[in-house]
Amino acid sequence: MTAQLDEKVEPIYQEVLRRNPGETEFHQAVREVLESLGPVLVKHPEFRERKIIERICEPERQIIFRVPWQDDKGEVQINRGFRVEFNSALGPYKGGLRFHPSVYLGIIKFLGFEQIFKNSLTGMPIGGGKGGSDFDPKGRSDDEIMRFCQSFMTELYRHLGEYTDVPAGDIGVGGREIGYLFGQYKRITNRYESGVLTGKGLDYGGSLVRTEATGYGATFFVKEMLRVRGESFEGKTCLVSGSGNVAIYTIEKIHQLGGKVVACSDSNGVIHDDKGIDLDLVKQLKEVERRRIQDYVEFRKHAHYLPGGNIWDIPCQVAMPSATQNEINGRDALSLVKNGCIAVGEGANMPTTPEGVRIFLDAGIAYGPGKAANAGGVATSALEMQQNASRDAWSFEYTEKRLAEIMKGIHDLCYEMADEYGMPGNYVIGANIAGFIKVAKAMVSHGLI
Ligand code: NDP
Ligand code: 2IT
Repeated sequence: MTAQLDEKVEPIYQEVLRRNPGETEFHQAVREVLESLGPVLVKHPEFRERKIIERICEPERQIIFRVPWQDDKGEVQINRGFRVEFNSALGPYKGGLRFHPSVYLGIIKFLGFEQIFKNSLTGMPIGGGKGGSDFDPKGRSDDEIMRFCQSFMTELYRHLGEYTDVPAGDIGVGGREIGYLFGQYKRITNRYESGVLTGKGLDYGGSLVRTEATGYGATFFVKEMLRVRGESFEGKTCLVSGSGNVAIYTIEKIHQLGGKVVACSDSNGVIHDDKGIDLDLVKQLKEVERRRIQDYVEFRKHAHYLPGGNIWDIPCQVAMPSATQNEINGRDALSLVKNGCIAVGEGANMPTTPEGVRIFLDAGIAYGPGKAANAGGVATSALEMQQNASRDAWSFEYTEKRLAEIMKGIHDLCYEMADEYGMPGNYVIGANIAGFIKVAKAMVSHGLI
């Protein structure tokens, strides 16, 4: 079901497969970008001569380390930590940390690879990286989380720095974890280096709007895709998968823009509330009490909990996957299109399989790929770095306005690039080409390094 690779690009992809066996998510992310790049090599032969694509597919540095820690029973636990410093052509490595039992090198590399182009699209001076651990935070006490974060940072700190590598959150890593990581970094280095992590608390150098940024930004991106089609969120029925950081603030912004989100989920099941999701309740359950989403129906009796249910079978006009990779397959994509979905905006990273993407593109619906649509999180991280560097703190209104401008800028850049390359309305081509060209030009300027 995937598109053919250009003959100049196919051998590069084959080499990626050979050098990185078993890393299926990484292969998928690389292939998706490479499918867009054939025509770029025709316009820019220097990229081919300088082997820019080959170099971009090889991380600059990969760090894998042991993370030993003690649980509340005094038992020793061992996890594996990762940081893949993928590309620093545009700035210090920048990208989140994911704590989830499914994490292995192939996941971190797919995320780090996507991050290069996403960060480029933001127009901010940030390179691409990603990290994390196979640590499972579910059911762990606050003290266990703290001890794990301290041990993780005890190894990672030597690789970080505001001009070197600046992590943030991702799945399983939010404000609490960033606080423990920052505390340990400060303790080991004896430096109050605010710009070494983003997503910090507001009382010690964090930025207003960073918590909301990914979800708000993804919603702004969809708003723009709808606008060019003469549509808006007003009155639209929407689905948002997940119920974590990205999902919560996607729901919040959709509601502010007049849409109605009727379902959200976690890895156990789906909540369907056709009166509209009660976001205050979701925040209380997930952000404050750290409970499962199924508890929602204890408080909203008319709503339904579908254990193991498929959110994409619920009819909607706008779908915003905001949980994890490959959560929409070909069957799900067909179901969405058949039920009248006109726009998909990816809050999560690579949530749609290649078959699903093909179905959305063939159906001609507005499809905003993650590396463009969810770039508001990392863009606001870059705004946090700017505030830290100037020892300043901006207002919520000003920061949100900057975020909205950045998202409109990314939308327009992708839209115009797709036009320029003869694929109008194809945001996949637009995002991949626009993201790539900026990094490639910087790499040519820097010489063979
Ligand atoms: P959170 O940990 O806050 O929430 C993750 C949500 O997704 C939870 O509801 C979780 O359910 C669900 N989920 C996670 N893994 C799976 C899985 N394997 N199957 C089904 N559901 C799953 O993470 P975020 O909201 O921060 O991240 C969500 C997505 O957004 C990820 O793809 C992330 O890479 C991406 N993203 C995040 C950014 C950020 O700034 N945080 C920025 C850009 C993208 P459960 O509790 O059951 O695990
Ligand atoms: O996938 C992502 O862009 C993130 N998890 C946010 C990265 C960041 O550095 O803010």
